[in-house]
Amino acid sequence: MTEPLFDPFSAGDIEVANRVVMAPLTRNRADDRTGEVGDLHVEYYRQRAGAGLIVTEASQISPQGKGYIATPGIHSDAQVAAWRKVTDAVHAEGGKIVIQLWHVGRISHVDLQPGGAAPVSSTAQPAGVKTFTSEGFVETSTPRALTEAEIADVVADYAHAARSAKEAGFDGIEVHAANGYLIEQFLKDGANDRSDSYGGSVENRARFLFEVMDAVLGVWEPGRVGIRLSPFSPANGISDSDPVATYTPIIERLNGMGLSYLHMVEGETGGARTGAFDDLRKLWTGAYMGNNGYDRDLALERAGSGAVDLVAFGRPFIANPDLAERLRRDAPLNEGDKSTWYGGGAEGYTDYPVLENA
Ligand code: 8OZ
Repeated sequence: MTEPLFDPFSAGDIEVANRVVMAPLTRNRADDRTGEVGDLHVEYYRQRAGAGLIVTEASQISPQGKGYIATPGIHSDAQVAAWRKVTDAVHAEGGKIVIQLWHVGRISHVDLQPGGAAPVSSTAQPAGVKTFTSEGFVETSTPRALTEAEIADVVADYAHAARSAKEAGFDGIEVHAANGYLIEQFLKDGANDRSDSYGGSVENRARFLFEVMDAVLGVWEPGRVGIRLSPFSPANGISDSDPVATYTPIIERLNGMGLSYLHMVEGETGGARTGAFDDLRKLWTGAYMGNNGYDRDLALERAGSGAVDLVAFGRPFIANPDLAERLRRDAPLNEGDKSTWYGGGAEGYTDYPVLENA
């Protein structure tokens, strides 16, 4: 019996061997000083190349875009060279890999910022949440609101990161517009308190997002650019008074761009699958990637009915490098060790077993 979940698919211009996607997972094992990935990352991603598509861990587009210890960047020549080893390894195994472009905005700390400066955002209001630095969990720092001229500089940083991703050999990019980071700090009215052309109406709040999209689409064919949204998620201390009203015109405008896929966090990130995400999903005319709390049954059901084209699995991919094969065979899954999710070395990273006689 064949199941769509295990069949090939074209996500825009990205041809995938199956619909099981490795979701972006922050693992904090890059070089904290240089933002380079290393040999461990090459092995970690190589092991997971049986996914139809890998979305890398979120990677900062600039030094200012960093918000946690030991996350990788995609802006320096050395970072590009380091990522090239990862893309080569995944491609040698027949996999596909896109990099998630990230600017954390106010979800950062002065200790992580160039020159110890305040993080930047749409607003000067702090998020009231925690991040992790070399000191452990700390309150995020009070941000400073970007000026219009500085917004243009951040947009240029996205274009530079998009070019860097191309040089590093990725199959495409995913714009991280979810989970309370900089783009959402503009989109959602619980954070955006601006009175200039980037605040107020939905059109204004979405101005930054669409400037970012135009910038990266100047570098990549649209069929190789995905976007991640989380309209209903309160992750990182954010809210919107009417997510359906906010995201309806955004999704309608994204429809016209011919993107590779829409990656939707269905509900609260890492939590309840609540909110009218299926109403927004119905507006979307391109390839659709569902994410959040999927298990095998839900993935088979929603891929089988056409509710989703692709399913992104996060936590299960930590402990099951061969997750796609395990799901195909309905094999048992390894349990992950939460204490090694963020930071550390090979333990809990590259040492999970694969099935015998795969
Ligand atoms: C967990 C820890 C740190 C960052 C996200 C990039 O929520 C993240 C993230 C997740 O999108």
